[in-house]
Amino acid sequence: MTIPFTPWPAAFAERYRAKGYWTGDPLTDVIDRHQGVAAEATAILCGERRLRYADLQTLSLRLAAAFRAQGLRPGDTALVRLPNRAEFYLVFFALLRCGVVPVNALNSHGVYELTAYARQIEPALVVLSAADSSLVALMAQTVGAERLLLLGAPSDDGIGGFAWADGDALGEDAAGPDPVADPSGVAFFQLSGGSTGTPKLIPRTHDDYLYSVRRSVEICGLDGSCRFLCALPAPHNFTLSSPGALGVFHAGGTVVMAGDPSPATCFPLIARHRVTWAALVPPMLSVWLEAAGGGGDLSSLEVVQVGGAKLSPAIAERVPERLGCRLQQVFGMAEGLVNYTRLDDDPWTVVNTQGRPMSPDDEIRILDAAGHPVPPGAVGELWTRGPYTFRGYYKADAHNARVFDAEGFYCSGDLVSLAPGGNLVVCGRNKDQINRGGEKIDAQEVEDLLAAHPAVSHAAVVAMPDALMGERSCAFVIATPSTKPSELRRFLRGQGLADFKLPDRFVFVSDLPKTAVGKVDKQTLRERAKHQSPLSPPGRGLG
Ligand code: OOB
Repeated sequence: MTIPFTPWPAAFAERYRAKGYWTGDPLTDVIDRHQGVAAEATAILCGERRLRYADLQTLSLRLAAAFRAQGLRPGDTALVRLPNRAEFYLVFFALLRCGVVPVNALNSHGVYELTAYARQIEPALVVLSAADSSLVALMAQTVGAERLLLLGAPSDDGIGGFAWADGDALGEDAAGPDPVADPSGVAFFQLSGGSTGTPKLIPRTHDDYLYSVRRSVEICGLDGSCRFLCALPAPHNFTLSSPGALGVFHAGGTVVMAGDPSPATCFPLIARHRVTWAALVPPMLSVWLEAAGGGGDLSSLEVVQVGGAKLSPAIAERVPERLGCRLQQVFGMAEGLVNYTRLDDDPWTVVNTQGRPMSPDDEIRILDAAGHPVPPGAVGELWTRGPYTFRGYYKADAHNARVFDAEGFYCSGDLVSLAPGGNLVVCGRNKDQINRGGEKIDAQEVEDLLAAHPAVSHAAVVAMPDALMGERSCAFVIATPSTKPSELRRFLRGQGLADFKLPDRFVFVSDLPKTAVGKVDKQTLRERAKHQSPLSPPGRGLG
């Protein structure tokens, strides 16, 4: 069985192969290419544990054998939600070895998101942290304990921390791994930020993803001396592949796992392990810049990458002086296209632009509302296609028809302009989404859940500007008079919605403004939201 997906047309696939982008190698190649002496190098530092490439290979093979012994077969799917620990990669590579296609949910996702993903992929396996007991209990009801693998406390033996939820020990199928059937097929699903009410899944193939990893490594000049701090959620496209942990593995470097991106957690890790690279979202960069004067040896840092949301030039400018390293801006999307400022770009470009596409075969169009190219320098909507940009969301024909044109260009929903040198500047967004410090909130998803509350008749969620986060979320709600924000928050939490999606601010109104065609006028609401003072909830964006 294989996972259905929209393939690239044959002529494109041929071209991408002929140019050497698609090599036909499986994604596990990023670890398996290190053999002999190279396999002795440190791949992961996680707490007090050190995993060499040899360990990563052996342990992921053993876990794959356990999956096969449990009856998992190529074309099955898995739903994984793990914290930033070495085991995240063990599970990922083990599943790839079995041809089992995972959705790697964020650790901040709740039972609502997990159930929505499970509904789409009907997983044969769910992997959770044993510590998340209420989530474990709920998912055991949904998928059955025999399909639930739990990660407990770290163990020296690497996979000893795993156990089946029904109490069975991990078995081992001695047959050895099947070779990956077809590297042009789906390796795993990435997660879309979403703007349609249902979380969408992005099929990524071995060929396309491995190319994006290799090309990122090339652009960033990574080699075996790289020590990368994985502080944002490990499954996110930025941390996984831009160049992220997979890029660092490919280059033979070391990934240092951090439980969260705060200076309190990260600065000691940077000093202890002589970290050279880190990837951050803008709010975290601001917090790092503030904390940098207060002690902690950051002298090993060479590059800090910032992406996921717009970085203001005023903050970008402070990086070299405060952190003593270079800045790289990264404007990417889980759907594919990733833009980088280059390490040898002039300071103006690095501070003021979000970089340019990584592949010579990334095709970019900046179009006005009528679908015509805008004049150079003007703002338009970014459309793209290329060797690592997907051709369709999973099982979403109607939505795909709206966001792809007849030539296979994908509409990112981002408003950009073209700066000198082919660099892009992100100017805004044309999608019903809030970008809360890099964490994407699908407005409709939250609106639908709010509308399910008996006291609520209508809700509209929009972004409101915020000095630290860039944006926070504001819900305009028509509800019965005594309704309280705390009650609505509790209600959303009760549905298992991720915390970062809970509106930062509720505004109760008697009516919502409408456009000429009768839709809620979000532009007017955004203007109104600008004048609301935000509460200050916890959390500082992605992570
Ligand atoms: C990354 O991926 P996603 O899928 O979480 O979000 C993609 C969206 C983009 O369409 C854009 O709206 C926004 O996030 N975005 C940025 C940005 N990077 C992403 N907006 C302004 N400036 C930036 N530098 O966020 C992602 C994936 C790979 C690498 C980096 C980020």
